[in-house]
Amino acid sequence: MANQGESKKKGLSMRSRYLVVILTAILVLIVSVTILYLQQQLPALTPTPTVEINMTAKQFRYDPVIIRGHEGAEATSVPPDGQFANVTIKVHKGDSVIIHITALDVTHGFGIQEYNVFTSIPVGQTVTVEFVANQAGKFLFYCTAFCGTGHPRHTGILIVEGD
Ligand SMILES: [Cu+2]
Repeated sequence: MANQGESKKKGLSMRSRYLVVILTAILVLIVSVTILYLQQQLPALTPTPTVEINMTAKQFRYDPVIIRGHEGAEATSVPPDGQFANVTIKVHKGDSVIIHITALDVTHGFGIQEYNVFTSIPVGQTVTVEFVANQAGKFLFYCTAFCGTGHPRHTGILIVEGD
């Protein structure tokens, strides 16, 4: 009788050991499948690179400062020489571009024809424009609100690098 009870106990513990092995195997399988699935989904989960810029607008220039970006994203401005755009913004193709524009002196605007971005910025206010730089090349951006005699040269260049 005692022997039978012992073997029953032994049988049970063997069974539970077997159960643990099976459950562990199932768990490992689930984890592996999940990892494989996530690896496949990874490109979709990777966030789009973002370039975020604070930019002031005043007669007759833009002054951008990159506040979030990556190596290769650049914003440069020089005093306007009366003929050429004073500012260049450089991003990579595919970048998500966010520009917060503040009009300091009078109402200004901001437009990029090829990206269908057009906005006006009332004096003292900040307006945010967002677009995905999905076309490579050099694009003129310009003031869309008549802001004074120098308005025609209130422009800049957006450079989108890539193919
Ligand atoms: Cu302007």
